[in-house]
Amino acid sequence: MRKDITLIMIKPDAVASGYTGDIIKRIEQEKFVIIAMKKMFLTKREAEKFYEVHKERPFFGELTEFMSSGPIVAAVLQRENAVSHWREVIGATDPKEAKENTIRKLFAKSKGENAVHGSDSEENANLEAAFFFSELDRI
Ligand code: 3AN
Repeated sequence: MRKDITLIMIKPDAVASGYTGDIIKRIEQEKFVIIAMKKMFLTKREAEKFYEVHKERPFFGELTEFMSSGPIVAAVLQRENAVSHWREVIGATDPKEAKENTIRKLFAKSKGENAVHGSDSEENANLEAAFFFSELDRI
């Protein structure tokens, strides 16, 4: 069976609130293989580059300010249907709309401070994984 990847981030709100361990535990419970993982601090410029596709959206400034406000954890995860499975596990962008037991329902504060990121397509997963990790990091 083909194993896809997704790029995920544990965002500054969840790292600061001490949810990193709970989220990594959930990653393993969901049978993802952690291909690469690192804790880091994005600069505003780096956050702007990562979220470039959203640059015309009204929340772009707020989003990039928040994503560079504290450390994050970025990781490449692998399993069948990695992109869609991770998006099911994290739940809706707005935690108020997220289903019970999804990561955002459990840990997110708001639509902006929503605990985790997940790629929205296989194509973007590959681009986003390459943004954070070299090929050597992902062997
Ligand atoms: P998702 O992360 O669920 O794919 P998108 O692609 O709609 O959601 O939005 C990208 C990121 O922008 C979200 N993770 C969220 O943090 C942020 N965002 C989306 N909508 C808002 C909003 N109305 N206000 C602030 N931040 C937002």
